[in-house]
Amino acid sequence: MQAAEAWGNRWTNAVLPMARRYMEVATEKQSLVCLAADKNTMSGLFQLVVEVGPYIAALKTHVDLIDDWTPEAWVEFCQVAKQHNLLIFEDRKFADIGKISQSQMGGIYDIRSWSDIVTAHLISGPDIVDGLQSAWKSVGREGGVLLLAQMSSRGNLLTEDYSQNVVDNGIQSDGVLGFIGNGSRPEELKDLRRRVGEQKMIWTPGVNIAVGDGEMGQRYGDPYEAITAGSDCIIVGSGIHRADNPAEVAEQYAKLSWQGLLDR
Ligand code: 5BU
Repeated sequence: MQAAEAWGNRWTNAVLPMARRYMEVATEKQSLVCLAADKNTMSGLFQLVVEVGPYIAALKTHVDLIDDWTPEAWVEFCQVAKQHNLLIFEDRKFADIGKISQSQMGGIYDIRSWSDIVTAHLISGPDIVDGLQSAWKSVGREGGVLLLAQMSSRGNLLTEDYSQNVVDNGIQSDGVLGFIGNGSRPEELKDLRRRVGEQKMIWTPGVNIAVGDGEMGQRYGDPYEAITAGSDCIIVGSGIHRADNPAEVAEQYAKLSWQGLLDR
């Protein structure tokens, strides 16, 4: 199946090259799964990506939680991810003013030189998107920003009004790949999809086959339901990396997500 056929409106309406790249990879792998690779060691990360790489479309990182991080090991890790045809998504949740966010794409981690996607809050205003985009441009690369329109954690302060402002602003911005939605609540997600329309992506953390409450306020919803409610990518962490057999479980998430897309 071709990406255009599988994705319909989302494909036709896509503006950002990164959106189509994701849809192509997801179609090729028949997986709308982004693995949240929350491992604290480089060896743990390498092992995980090699095991699970064939069943996922994107790899979400938190580059600042790794105990033995080195630039050399990271370059190698990104190469392994690329060999598995994975988009690399640094969940940095940038929030500062435009020019500082731009600089924070550099620094010791140099996120601009290896990330395809990053997350940002819109709390400081719309210039953050320009700051992040100009950082990618400064190293001759392209990327996409996911704005936090919702969060999966209980008691978060992203009110409906705030969320609506993020959506109104983000849908008009070319540098925005889409939005983070709350994968744990299909009803909220349907509402978000209605407000976002058919062009931009919605990616959703807070997804696990075992639905319900997680650790420290995390909440989980069903992977298939998240996709049919309007999510374009389920972000799954512990559901996969804490499983006894991560590869087997990742394949299961991939199948559910792909079926969700076809049914939708
Ligand atoms: P989990 O193990 O599936 O709960 O991991 C979820 C991941 O998604 C983790 O890396 C979080 O940083 C990330 N996340 C989230 O859980 N909820 C949110 O609203 C956002 C990100 Br934004």
